[in-house]
Amino acid sequence: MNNLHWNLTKMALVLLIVAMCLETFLTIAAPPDLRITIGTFSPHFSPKLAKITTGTTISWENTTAILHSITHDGCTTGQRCAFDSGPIGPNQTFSINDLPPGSYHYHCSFHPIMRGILVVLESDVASET
Ligand SMILES: [Cu+2]
Repeated sequence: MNNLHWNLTKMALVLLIVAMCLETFLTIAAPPDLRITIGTFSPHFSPKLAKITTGTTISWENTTAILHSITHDGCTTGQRCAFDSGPIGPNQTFSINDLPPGSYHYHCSFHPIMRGILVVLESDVASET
């Protein structure tokens, strides 16, 4: 009985270690997603300042009842336009996963008072290559 208990404990430990290794591997392979909520009230984008690493999928979810957009400031200032979602309807989501490193100020083209900042950092994996 004692022996069986010991074996079960060892098996549980092995499983735990395997799970931890797997988790580390999966974290490196696919960075966790970041979700930003589009809301009616200030700060409108939550979080308003978001930092991600390259390769992370970032999505904006419209939780309001009206149209919004996720528009890079460059699109309206005549500079390089990094992203522009176009109209995002209620309960719709807009996602990006291929932004190069940089600092991106963005706004809603329907309500320019809605402003957010997205910072994309080089991921550890990318900097090793
Ligand atoms: Cu808006």
